[in-house]
Amino acid sequence: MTLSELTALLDEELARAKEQIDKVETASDLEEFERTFLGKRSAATAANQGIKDLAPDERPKAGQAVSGYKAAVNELIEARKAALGDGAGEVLDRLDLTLPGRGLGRGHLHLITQVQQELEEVFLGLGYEVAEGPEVETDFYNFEALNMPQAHPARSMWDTLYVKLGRPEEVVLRTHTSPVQIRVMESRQPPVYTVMPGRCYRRDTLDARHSPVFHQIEGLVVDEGITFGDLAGTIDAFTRAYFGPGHTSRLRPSYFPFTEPSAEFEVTCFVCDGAGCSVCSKTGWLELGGCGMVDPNVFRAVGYDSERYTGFAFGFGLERMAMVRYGVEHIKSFFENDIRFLKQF
Ligand code: FA5
Repeated sequence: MTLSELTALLDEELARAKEQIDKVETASDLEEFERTFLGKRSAATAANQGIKDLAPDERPKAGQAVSGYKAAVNELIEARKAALGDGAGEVLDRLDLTLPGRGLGRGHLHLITQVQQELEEVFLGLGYEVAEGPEVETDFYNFEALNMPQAHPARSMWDTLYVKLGRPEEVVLRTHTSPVQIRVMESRQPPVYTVMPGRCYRRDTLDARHSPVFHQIEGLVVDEGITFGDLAGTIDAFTRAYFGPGHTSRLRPSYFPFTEPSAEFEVTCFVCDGAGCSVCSKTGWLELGGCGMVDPNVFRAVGYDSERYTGFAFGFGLERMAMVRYGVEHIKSFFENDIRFLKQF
């Protein structure tokens, strides 16, 4: 190849490159273009290899021609890259950026947490304080101080889950929030106006109204001259504040070892409106919790003067409250984590 053949070849090739650069649309087109005009089999490589066959005085000119060609082709490549936005052409081919973005959406508190907070607000409005206690409890707080000594038959009212700690059956997962009553009374003298929300555990089989893990809110009032009328009035005020005037509630005689007299607090079934259905076991009423006047033996266990003070206590199930208020037919809906259910509240 003579010097003029070499320069003519490079001129032709550069002209071809200038023609083709406009057809380059994507990053892979660009790679292909670079291979064609600067790669191993390109005119530039052939010209480079031909330089050594030229007369020595022609070689510098041939070298300049090759590097001039390469610089011109590289300039074309850089200009096109800039026009395409640094390889974005490849991405543009695959992504339709005209679609609106998918928002992440904001989460919110779980319904049971909302119910708990709302109930706390209702009771704070009635002048109560809020207290909490441990979920892993000793037999003393869960049973004994609540007027249920070892082997007391009433212990079987709660199917208890035991923790392998200490002496056998000494440590339990609390079966109710009532042990927090004892902890609050141990920590202070009356007057006491306190609610104690929290998680409880029982060896209960899952059905529409029962779950092995559930929540309660406990209430405790201790003062001079507190009567059963105060308890009934408090429950009535609370029912109306929380469920609205459309719900009827009633107290039914019952038994708890730590209260005397004791009662069960029920509201009309939200599913059948009192007619009787499977959710309320055909009674027309749904039990929300237990209550009663604090037994003097409990006051004795915490060192309160039972001649001077009287008091009442109650413990309501939060899931039951949410079921009644929002018409939820199965307790498992609260624990299944089905976002379609949770999003409604
Ligand atoms: C008690 O737990 C007593 N500690 C309540 C009490 C407190 C009485 C203070 C007197 C004075 P009971 O076992 O009935 O009582 O439970 C109270 C409420 O907790 C029930 O009415 C129900 O609403 C809820 N509950 C009980 N077991 C479950 C369960 N497995 N799943 C969901 N909710 C439950």
